[in-house]
Amino acid sequence: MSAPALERPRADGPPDPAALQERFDATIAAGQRIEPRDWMPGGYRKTLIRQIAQHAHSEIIGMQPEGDWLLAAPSLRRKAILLAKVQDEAGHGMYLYAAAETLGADRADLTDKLIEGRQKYSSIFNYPTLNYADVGVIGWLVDGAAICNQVPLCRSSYGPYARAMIRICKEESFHQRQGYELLMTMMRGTPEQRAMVQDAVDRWWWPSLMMFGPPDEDSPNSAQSMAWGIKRHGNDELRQRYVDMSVPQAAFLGVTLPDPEIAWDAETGHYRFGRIDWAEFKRVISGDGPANAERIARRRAARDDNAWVVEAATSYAQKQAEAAA
Ligand code: BYC
Repeated sequence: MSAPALERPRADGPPDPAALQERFDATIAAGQRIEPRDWMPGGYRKTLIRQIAQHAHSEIIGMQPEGDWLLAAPSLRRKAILLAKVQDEAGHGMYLYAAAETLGADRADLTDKLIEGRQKYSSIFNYPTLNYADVGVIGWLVDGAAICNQVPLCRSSYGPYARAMIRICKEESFHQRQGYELLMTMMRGTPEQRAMVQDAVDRWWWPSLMMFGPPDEDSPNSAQSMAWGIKRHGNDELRQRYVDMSVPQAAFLGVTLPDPEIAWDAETGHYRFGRIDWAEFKRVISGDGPANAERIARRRAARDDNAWVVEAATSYAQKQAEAAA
């Protein structure tokens, strides 16, 4: 539902800033949506651009680890599935850049900021994919974590972001299932295939827990983002939800999660888990992960090598607009 109509401007001038803030606060308190033309505080706009841009960058950079296996998929069926998935990620990036544009951001500028290291993307995509089981584990764990984090974003207070997330989440569900199905197939295969799956789980489990962001007490943005209804839950709550969901899935698959401290806690009704290496997380998000340099170099090459396409399309659009005028 969109925000209630703004009060008419006073006859003698623009709307009163206090009235605008009051209307914004009332819209958020009523659980209604803020739309692009509604007034919003500068901090709300800035936070949304930061989060949506980081999210869009994650989808685009996230094409690389799996894209690396497109030419080495073990069968035509697996190749068709992987191709569709990687293309979906490109689409997610596009919806999200479009949502950021409704806030006044410029897409080319956001890409420059990503390449120059002035905007982040998800830590998870700075780890390499070493064998085909990694494709399955990305689908199961990475897309699984993404679903836990993103389903609540379908109720985010900013309309274009929330609406983009609905389609994205539907596609992420397919991604998770194809990953789990690939892993089930491998687990029913040879001992070598089972070992590949276990190895991939060992490498991706801890980084997948880091996708949810720092613990709430070290998360500078969470409290304000939750008050604004951009985020609906804290990082720790969503991380716990993900652990609770993944432990039985791992048991059904027949793999061991690489954390001896995982145990059911009947008192809390949740699984306990071990300490996350936050020093590693900080290293990876500050640019020093195993694949950061490679990811950014490839994104930079894609921007530079394809600059002529952007120039041609821009010039064509300009000529069309001139002809229409
Ligand atoms: N990696 O105050 P906090 C996908 C940053 S792609 C890197 O808690 P916030 C897929 C954080 O941005 C899905 N940076 O922040 C694609 C902030 O940065 P600033 C990706 C991280 O925003 C292809 C600082 O640390 N999902 O599914 O309240 C193939 C402090 O953190 C990370 C999204 O983007 C991280 N893991 O909460 C397969 C979801 N965590 O202020 C799959 C949308 C934190 O220094 N985003 N930071 O610029 C969100 O939900 C929130 O932004 C976060 C962080 C929960 C991630």
